[in-house]
Amino acid sequence: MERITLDGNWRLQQAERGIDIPAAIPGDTHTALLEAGLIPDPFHGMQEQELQWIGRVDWILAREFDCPASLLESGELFLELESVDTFAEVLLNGTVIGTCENMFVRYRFDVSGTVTAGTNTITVKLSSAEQKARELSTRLPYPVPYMTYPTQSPHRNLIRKVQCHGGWDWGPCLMVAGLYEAPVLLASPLERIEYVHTNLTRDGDRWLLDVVTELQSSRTGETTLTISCAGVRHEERILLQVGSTELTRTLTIDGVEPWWPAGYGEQPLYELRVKTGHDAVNKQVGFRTVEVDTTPDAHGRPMTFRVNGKDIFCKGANWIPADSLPGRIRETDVEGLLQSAVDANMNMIRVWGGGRYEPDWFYGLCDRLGLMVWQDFMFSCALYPAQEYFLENVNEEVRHQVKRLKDHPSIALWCGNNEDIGALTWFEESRKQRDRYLIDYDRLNEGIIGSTVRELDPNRTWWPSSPSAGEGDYSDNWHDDSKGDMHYWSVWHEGKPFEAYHEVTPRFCSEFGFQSFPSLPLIESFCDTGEDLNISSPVMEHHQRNDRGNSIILSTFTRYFRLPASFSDQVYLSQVQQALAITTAVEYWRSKRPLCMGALYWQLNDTWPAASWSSIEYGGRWKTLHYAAARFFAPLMITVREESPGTITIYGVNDTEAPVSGSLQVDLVDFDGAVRGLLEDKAVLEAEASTSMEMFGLELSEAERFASCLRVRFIPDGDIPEAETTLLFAEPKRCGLREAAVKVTPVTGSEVILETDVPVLYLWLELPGWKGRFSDNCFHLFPDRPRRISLLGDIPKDRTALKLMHLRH
Ligand code: BMA
Repeated sequence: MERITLDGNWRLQQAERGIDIPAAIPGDTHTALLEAGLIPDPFHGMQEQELQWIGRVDWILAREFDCPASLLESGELFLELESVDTFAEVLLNGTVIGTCENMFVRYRFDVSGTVTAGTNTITVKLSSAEQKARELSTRLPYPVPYMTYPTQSPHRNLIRKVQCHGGWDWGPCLMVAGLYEAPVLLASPLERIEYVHTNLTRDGDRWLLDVVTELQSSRTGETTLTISCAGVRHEERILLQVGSTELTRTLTIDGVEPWWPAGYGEQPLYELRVKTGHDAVNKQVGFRTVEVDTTPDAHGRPMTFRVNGKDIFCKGANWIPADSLPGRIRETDVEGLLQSAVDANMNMIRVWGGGRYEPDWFYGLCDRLGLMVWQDFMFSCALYPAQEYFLENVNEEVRHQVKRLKDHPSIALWCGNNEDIGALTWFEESRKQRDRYLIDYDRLNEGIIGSTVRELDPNRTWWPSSPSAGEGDYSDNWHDDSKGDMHYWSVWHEGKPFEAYHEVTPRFCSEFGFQSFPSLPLIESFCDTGEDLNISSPVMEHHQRNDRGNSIILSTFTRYFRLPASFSDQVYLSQVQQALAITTAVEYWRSKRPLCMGALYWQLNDTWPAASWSSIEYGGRWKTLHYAAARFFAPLMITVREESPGTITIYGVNDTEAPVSGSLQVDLVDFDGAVRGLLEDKAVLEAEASTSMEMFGLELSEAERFASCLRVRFIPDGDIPEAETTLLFAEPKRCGLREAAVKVTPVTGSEVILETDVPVLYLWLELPGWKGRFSDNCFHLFPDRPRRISLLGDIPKDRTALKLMHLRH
């Protein structure tokens, strides 16, 4: 098949405003306007507010392109459009060739006879999605409510567009429009391949790969179909019907290496090639089984991912779109974020339902990195219509997305939506008329999405919603830790203390989070003057979308810490307490393995610079939480708790396949620097298990509780890195931390040694202006254990500028 990709320079036009500017495609309205200097940066100050008009007017994207006569001679011509945001009328040389109304559907319009040899014009008329949503709302038989946010676009749930474009509790309202994949002109003399997708099953030592090839042709004819993968080849002559021809051929494959999640083995990928006389599709596949065990047990119903027969504790975070402006999303930046997930010992991410189905290359990266993907369908925090036109529209979307994505070995589960069962209880309308809205919910979720997934991808788990107690259970599962996946928000949204994480043992926690501010340099990038550098300045409040967000951050300061005086200390401490919150949860839940088998915190990344629950701020810099994640998600982890006053328990978690022996060392470290050895013992951490290592009594006077901490180390035999954790006997605000003299000694070009005279807690290293990251950060430093820290990434020019912050600096 011949193709012309229509990427590059287009024009963006808006007649009433006299706008006619260059626009890069793939790209969006806002990015083009910004690059043309017509609008200010929407992320700066409160400028987002002045830019709401962009989403309320119609736009035109257009360009000319040359079509060689040879292409016209090669047969039928089609124009393929994918990721069109959202309502568009598409014209070629002034003739309407089709309309788009769902940014998650792929459109292929017949343009034979419309394209001419020489210069052609393609015009995409984009109607305001916000106006369309308003119009649709007037035609509803009854209201369909949605969660509201400080700056938002109404009725976003009525249109098939990225839901968080209309504002979220961490993101701006920027109703972008545009083309996020370049349109492609396709020419074929006879058949074209619509889809290739596979079903994989294991048969003893062999794999059976059912390859489904969907062909389209406007004439009958004959062609040769060739399928090859992992050294196996199938070839046959086939007859083409008018319209669609679907063929399923099974390849029996052996001798391939299995695909494993990160931390469990390699990620070998094999090329699948499907070729016909005039078209070809290549895909990467991986060989593995993945199932989710939900067999009822004594505690309720587990949710255990099993890959190649092995139970995996899923460690990770929730993924939201990489930028509020889609035109700015670059594969290299996304790769950096996903690599950071793996560097923090994650093996799963959840592509959350308020964002987008990511492009193919995103899942390709996950395949290569060994990141399992929990894939939501794009419905979130709202009720949705169940009228025929909407269901048909979603049906097309789901069919397209499942066929597009299902061959990725990384995709571990399909999930219907985010929190839409919960949403049934959020609105007065649905509380009063639950039956009506529940039926609508079910029509869409089970009737369309679930049934399509079961039909097209029977070997993968269909999970109705997140959170959910499982199939056929319509309870919201927010507060039930006995079955399914849980969203545990009692600590953030309900104001419970961090200790409340110990009151639940979710079978799988797919959301829990705590907010922090982004780094000072990032805050300075969106503030104009020093006056703005105050938590309750209008600019800082604008960059906080959760109503009670800043007051929760502040009240948590006073709950655990001494109130920081300066703005930079508040920023630092907000990140420390976020890391402390999530560490408290994950260490406990991992120690409850196999009752709990997954922890995905909310959220990995940000779409703009703001206060949020993310562990990586906008731009890719690691917050304190991300460094903590690398420790609390490490394959070997130890955790210590004071179970009841004076009773200490230590658990060791080993996610690896072999038991690990080593020595356990417990010290009482006084804040004046004295180290008292309490216990030294040989210990074995059982394979793929949590081991109860010690339980002992520790009598301490009240003064001692405020003057010391318990340091626990597990030093494995052999080359395995050691695990360390610390228990404070009181909230940090009560601890008698001393003034410390921390010494930094540069060793090689990219390493420093840190030493201290007294213990320092949450030591944070910062090198202004440097874009790299440290091998570890925000850890406790003890006088008897200097630390060697590497600077990863570009070698900084000046290490003497290294700034240190800790709880008493
Ligand atoms: C969850 C998510 C998001 C939200 C987050 C923080 O419920 O699914 O919708 O941003 O909580 O409130």
